[in-house]
Amino acid sequence: MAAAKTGLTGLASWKALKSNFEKIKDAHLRELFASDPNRGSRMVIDAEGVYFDYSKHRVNDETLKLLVKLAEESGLKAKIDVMFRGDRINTTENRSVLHIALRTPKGKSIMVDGVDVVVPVHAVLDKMAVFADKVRKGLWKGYTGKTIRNIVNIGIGGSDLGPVMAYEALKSYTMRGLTFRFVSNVDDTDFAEATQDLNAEDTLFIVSSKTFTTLETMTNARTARAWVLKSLKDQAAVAKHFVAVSTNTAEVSKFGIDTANMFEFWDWVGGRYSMTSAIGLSNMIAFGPDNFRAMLDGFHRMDEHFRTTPFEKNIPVLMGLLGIWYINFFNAETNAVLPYEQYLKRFPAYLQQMTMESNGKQVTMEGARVDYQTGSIYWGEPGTNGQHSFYQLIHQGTKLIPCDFIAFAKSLNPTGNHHDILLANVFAQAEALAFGKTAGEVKADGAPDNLVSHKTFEGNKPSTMILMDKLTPNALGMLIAMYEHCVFTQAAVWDINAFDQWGVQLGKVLAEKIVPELEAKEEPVLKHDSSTNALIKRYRKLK
Ligand code: G6Q
Repeated sequence: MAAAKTGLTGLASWKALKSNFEKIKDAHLRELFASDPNRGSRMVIDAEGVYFDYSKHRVNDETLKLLVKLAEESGLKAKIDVMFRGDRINTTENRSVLHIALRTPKGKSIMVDGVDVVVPVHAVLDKMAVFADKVRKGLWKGYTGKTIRNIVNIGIGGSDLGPVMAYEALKSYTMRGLTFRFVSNVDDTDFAEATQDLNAEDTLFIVSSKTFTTLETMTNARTARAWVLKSLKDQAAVAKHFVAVSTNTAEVSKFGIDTANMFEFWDWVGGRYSMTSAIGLSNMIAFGPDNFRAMLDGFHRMDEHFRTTPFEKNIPVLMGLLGIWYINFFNAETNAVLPYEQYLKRFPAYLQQMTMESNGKQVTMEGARVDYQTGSIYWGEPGTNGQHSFYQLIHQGTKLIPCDFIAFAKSLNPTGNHHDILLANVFAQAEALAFGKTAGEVKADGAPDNLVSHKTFEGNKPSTMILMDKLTPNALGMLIAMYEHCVFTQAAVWDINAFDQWGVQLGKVLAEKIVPELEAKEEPVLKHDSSTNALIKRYRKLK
């Protein structure tokens, strides 16, 4: 593979950042705060209802200026404009990248190949709303005339993670009389557990698949069809109990789903960026068309903030640049996402796909091997649970792990003083990580000499605090779009394609080859490596 032409590492801003890093790498946040009493109120962006505090990062004003310069030298502004304009920036798949069109208000237009894509976007949203209302009002009946009460989304990856996350995030806005389940894994347990207490008569399956050929989803969809037919015993029942979300009309119809009950989207919507398309149908049924549209408005608000705000005041741009600062200069390998909001329990899992499938790339847009690190490993759990488990390593381990804390000023279930305790904890964690506790302070507390080093907190652990008013559909949309554009910013600087995912292909192809070897009646001739051959033989013997 050709080596990169070091476009990035040759930039003036990159070189200047290297010198800045040498100067600042040992500076402690304690000193940075002591030398600037206004740091905590100065290094903040207060925009669109988001209070974004980046003061607890290991940067000085010079670092920030240089990071912004890095974005400029990388052509970020032009790249943003080109994405919003609908150019085919996903060059390896020759596709436009227009998830931003999915939340563009009616009346605005985005032209792709002479077609205004905002028009069909709203036509599908309207069709989804009619259907969602029907189900919510109990007007969608099953084959035997029973009202649908259970909705099962079948999909995987981008056709699952967004809907699951948003369902959990906005649970308090959902219609509690309806049951929602999500089946993704090809592991038969997933389907079995999701349906074990359901009746086919009042259950509706939404088969969500952009391609309608994905092995896991189609295997689960066929199992669901057999499950329905086992109790309803008439092929005609399929039309009442299955709808599809897809770009592939031919396959939907082949499956037996009435294409009148197919909700369309387009090849310019990437899987992991598709939750604001018809892929969100289960969400729209769960929390209603109005809340779904409020969520889209939140996305759009952040899209506009990203598109129009100067970089130094631009939340996703700064987020992305700070990530680059730690990954490429401090050699940090991971980024923790720590929502202090129980409803966001699936948010880190959702972000893992968005960030890692997007920016886990080793070649530049031109196909040359990069000579710098790319995508960070994202992980996390809701607070305060994480505090009683892995936070120890963040506080006192040997690794540098920048943290994103996410919190809301208001609880959706106010009870006693729970929320004050929750927020006290998130503020305290960020404070403890940044400032630590010196050996002197530990001694002054009366710790015996042999425990002083154990009880010392070095501090200087960076974090961002994202504080919003309340977890509403609008706030959720803004939060997700913030991360989408953070990913975009990083990809723009690293000069990688955030919108393809060739890395998931090889395993898929090999699995398809192995399936018949596991199922063959006769002992197959195996031509894998000796380990894979032995595993296949052992499985055949055990099964
Ligand atoms: C996401 C990926 C991937 C995709 C799934 C499901 O960006 O492309 O996670 O969403 O493989 O694909 P289908 O929707 O085509 O079933």
